[in-house]
Amino acid sequence: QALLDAINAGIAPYPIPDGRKYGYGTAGFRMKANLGLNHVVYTVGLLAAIRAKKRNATIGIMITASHNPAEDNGVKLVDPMGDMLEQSWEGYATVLANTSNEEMAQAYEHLVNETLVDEIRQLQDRPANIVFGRDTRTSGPSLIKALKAALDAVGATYHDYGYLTTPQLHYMVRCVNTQNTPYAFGEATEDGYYKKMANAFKTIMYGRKIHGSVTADCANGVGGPKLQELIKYLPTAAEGGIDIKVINDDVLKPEALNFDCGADYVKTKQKAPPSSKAGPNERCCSLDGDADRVVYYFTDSNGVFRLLDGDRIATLGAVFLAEMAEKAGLSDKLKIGLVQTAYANGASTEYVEKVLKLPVVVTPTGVKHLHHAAARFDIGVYFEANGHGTILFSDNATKTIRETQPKNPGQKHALDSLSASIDLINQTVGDAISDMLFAEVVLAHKAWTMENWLNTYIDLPNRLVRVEVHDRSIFKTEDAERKLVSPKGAQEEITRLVSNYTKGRSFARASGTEDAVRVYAEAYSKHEAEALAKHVADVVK
Ligand code: 16G
Ligand code: ZN
Repeated sequence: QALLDAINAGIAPYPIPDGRKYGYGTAGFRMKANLGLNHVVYTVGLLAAIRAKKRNATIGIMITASHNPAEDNGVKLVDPMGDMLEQSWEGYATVLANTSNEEMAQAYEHLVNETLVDEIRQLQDRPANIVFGRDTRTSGPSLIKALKAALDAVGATYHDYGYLTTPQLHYMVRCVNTQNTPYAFGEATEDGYYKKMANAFKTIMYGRKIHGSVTADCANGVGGPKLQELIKYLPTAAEGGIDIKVINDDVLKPEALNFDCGADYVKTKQKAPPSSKAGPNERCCSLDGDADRVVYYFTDSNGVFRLLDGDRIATLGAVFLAEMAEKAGLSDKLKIGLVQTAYANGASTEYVEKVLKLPVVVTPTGVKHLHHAAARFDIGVYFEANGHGTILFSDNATKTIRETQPKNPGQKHALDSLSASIDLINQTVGDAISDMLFAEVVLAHKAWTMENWLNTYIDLPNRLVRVEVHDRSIFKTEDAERKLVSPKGAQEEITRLVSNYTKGRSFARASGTEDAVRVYAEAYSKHEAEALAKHVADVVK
């Protein structure tokens, strides 16, 4: 009873504003911070404690709203290996978030009984340990206060990391949970994170040189100060390292976050942030507000803006890893594959399958789907076109790479590069900073300019449109969102339209984050892609 009283007392300051409904979506809860998010965060604290007992491990909580405007915020849970909360628990999170203060203690008890049903006594007595971090939004501190109130109420122990990027928090969770095991991931400190990455970078860069500089736009988010910190650990250009020009790293002006800058701006507007001073052919990249997404771009000699999105980073990584695996003599032992969503440009899929001769798997949108599919390969490269992505190495791959004895210097070099890649890449989740360093390394290794990278294949012209509909829930898909099963007859109509276009491809799906349906179309020419998108949009309207 003391516990239940504590829960009730703790949540008292955080009622649900009238009529609010919350949902644990693709990337956790996300909304305007002043619409009762502290209530939601409190319930996430309760759920995290139960989850920690259930898994007998440390659970992570990240407070961020990624690329959303400055007044938004959000919260998501991170499972023990640094992956996203198991899907079957998303429903519990939603139920608890929508529970009124009066019923909270009861709901908590009910959830404990339901989820810790196995050996309820032992599980209840287990300690619950939680780690958490947040981005730079001004609503952060008050949300952390609500979170701590929940953790205190249920007697959980916790560590507050303060500011972290989302992928840094994922990294910490995995480090804490693998300490003193054969799978130790690293030291669970920021210093440990930077050292691991910098050491891997130095190994993989041995004998190679990065040409020119890279301008990194940090969306005025938490990635800015963290990237500045990492730079202190990296060799400078003069030392054979890297020249990173950090821009949009102002975290003191809250309203600047994600405003006219960042990965989402660049990807949606198809242009460089106005603040960028980069000249023609200079390498640029943009992170998002919590640094888990990155896209590259440059302005070519004719002044045309060129985007190298997640598809391009994926193919770049695959080219490199396949080549290293071959040089290491491990092509037959390591099954390398790519995971994309339906949004991946058709030309990238064709390039991977026909030129690189690697398998491609397509999954529904959302990092967790891609992540799970990638885990089925020895080396699984996954990226969404919007820049979310990473590369996973299976235990078998890690073991094979680390235990193979090289027979000549070439093979040793390849094995060392693969081994360093395992450490350079943040395998828990897409990490803009780590992905950027990896892309830089691969470009250096291949001595590729941005033009070279762009010319590996030619993107099919495409068009994405957002369609307002009366009720998006009637739009149901199959085949990794590529076909509509409902409303009836719509897919037949789309298939018929697509058949009229050379290299035509199109699909419609309900957004998981906005009240709208998205239509994607690609075809041989820009004109055709636009016409196809328009016609398909008319079908779903
Ligand atoms: C979320 C997803 C992102 C996906 C996007 C799709 C995570 C961490 N984030 O932001 O991967 O691309 O939703 O949005 O999974 P949509 O459903 O509105 O098209
Ligand atoms: Zn993000």
